[in-house]
Amino acid sequence: MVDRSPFVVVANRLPVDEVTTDTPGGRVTGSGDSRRRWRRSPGGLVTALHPVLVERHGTWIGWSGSPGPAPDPFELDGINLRPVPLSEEDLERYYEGQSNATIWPLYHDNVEPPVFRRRWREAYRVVNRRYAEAAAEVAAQGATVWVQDYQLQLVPAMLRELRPDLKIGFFLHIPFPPIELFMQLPQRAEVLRGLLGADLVGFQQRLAAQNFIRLARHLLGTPYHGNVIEYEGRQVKADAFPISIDVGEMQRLADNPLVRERAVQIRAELGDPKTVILGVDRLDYTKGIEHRLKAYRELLAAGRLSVPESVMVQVATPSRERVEHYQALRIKVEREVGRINGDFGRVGVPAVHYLHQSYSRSELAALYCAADVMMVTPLRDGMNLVAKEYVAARLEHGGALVLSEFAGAAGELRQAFLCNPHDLDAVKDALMRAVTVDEHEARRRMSVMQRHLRRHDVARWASDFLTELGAIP
Ligand code: ADQ
Repeated sequence: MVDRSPFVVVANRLPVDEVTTDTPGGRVTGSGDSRRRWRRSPGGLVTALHPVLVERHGTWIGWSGSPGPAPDPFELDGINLRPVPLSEEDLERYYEGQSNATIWPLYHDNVEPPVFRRRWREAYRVVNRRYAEAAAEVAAQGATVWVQDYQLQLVPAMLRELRPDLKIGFFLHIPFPPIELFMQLPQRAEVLRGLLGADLVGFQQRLAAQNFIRLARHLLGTPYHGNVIEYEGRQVKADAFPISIDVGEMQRLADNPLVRERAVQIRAELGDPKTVILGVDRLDYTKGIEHRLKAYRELLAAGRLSVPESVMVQVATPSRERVEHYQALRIKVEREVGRINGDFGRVGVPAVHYLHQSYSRSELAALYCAADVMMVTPLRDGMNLVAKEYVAARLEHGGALVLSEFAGAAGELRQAFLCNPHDLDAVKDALMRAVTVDEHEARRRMSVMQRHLRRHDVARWASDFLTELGAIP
C-alpha cells in the first residue's frame, strides 16, 4: 500500500517502461512471481517533476504500458508509482478511440475529421473515473493533485466530488480549440465541467486559455473577470504556461564528444552534402510531414535545390499505429518519399532518407547537430518540443529552424524562419531562406533563441504552474 501523498501527478501513462529480461539495466520491484524490472522513461515532464516528486514524497498515477491487471504500486528513483489497469477494450475505446480519434483531431483544428462513437465516450468516462478514484485514494488531506492532458479531462470534476479538500491543477499539452469547433463534441458540457473541477487550468498558449474562458461563458453562462471564471461558488483560473525542455540535458548531449563524432559520421554517411535538412516527428497527421515533403519535391523539381548537394532526413516515429487515420497517413508519407526518391535519387544517393524508427536521446542529439536546417512545420501543435531541442542542441554551430506559425513554439522562437504550412509557396520560401542564410545571421538568430530557452526550461514551467496553483486560496 502506497502512503498517502501531499503531491500527486495523474497522467495517462506512468513515466516508466517495463524492461524485458534481455534488456540491461532497470530496477527490480516486488518479490516472488511479481518481480518486474522498470526503468524511468526519458522525457521532459518526468525530468521536470522528478525533484518535486522526490522532495514532496509524491505519487505518480498512470497506466504501466501493458494491458490487463495493474502491477502492485512500487517505488522507483524516489517516486511512488501507482499503476492504473487498462484492458485491451479500454485501450481501444478510451485511448485509441475517444482520446486519439475524437478529441485529438478536434482539438487540432479538425485537420482530420474526428470520429464520434457513443461507446468510446462511455469508456472515456469509466476510465477517467478509475484515475480519479486512484487519486482520491492516494492523496493526503489537502494535497495538491496535478492532472495531465486530454485523455483525463473529466478527472478534475470527478476528483473534486470525491475529495473537496484537494487543490487540483490541470494542464493541457495540446491546443484548446475555438468555440465553433469545441461545440461539435457530443460530450461538450461534460468535458467543460470536468475541466472546471480544477482550481487552475493551464494551457500552452494565451489564446487557448481565452478560448476556454469564452467557451465556459458561451456554454454555461459562467461570468469571468480577467482570467478567473466564477463557477459554482468557486473561482477557476485559466492561464498560459508554455512547456519547455530540459535545456541542460540537450546541451550536455550536444557537447558530448561521442555525440559530436556521431554527428560527423552521420554527415559522412549522407555523402557529406552541403545542406542536411532534417525533420523529426511522431508520424502524426498534425505534424505536416506530407506538406514538407511536397515543398522539398517542388524545390528539387524547379532546380532551386538539388541532390546530392542537399539531402533530407525525415525521422517519423511510429505512433498510434492501430488508429485508422495514422495507417492512412503512413501510406501517404511513404508514397511521397518513394516518389521523391524515384524522381530525384540515384543509386546509393537517395534524396530523402526516411526512418520510421525510435531513437535514443543521444542519437537524436547527433541528428540535431548534423542538420543545417531543421523543418518543424505542423498544421497545428500545442508547443512542439523538437523545435526547442534543435535550438538547444546547436551550441555555437548556427543552423536554421523553419517553424510553422501554428506550433505553440512560434510564440517564443521568433527568430526562426516562420511560415504558414498550408501555403506551400511560403514553406518553400522559408526553406530556401534557411538554406541560404549567411552564417553570421544564422548564429545571431540561434543565440537569441538559445538565450530565451536557457531562461525558460521545463523546470521553470513546472515551478511557474505549481507556484500559481499554490497561490490560489
Ligand atoms: P508530441 O505531439 O509528441 O507532444 P513534441 O512536442 O514534438 O510532440 O514531442 C515529441 C518528443 O518525442 C520530443 O521530445 C522528441 O525528441 C521525441 N521524439 C520524436 N521522435 C523521436 C524518435 N524517433 N525517437 C525518440 N524520440 C523521439 C505533445 C504535444 C506537443 C507538446 C508536447 C509537450 O502534441 O505540442 O509540445 O506534448 O507538451
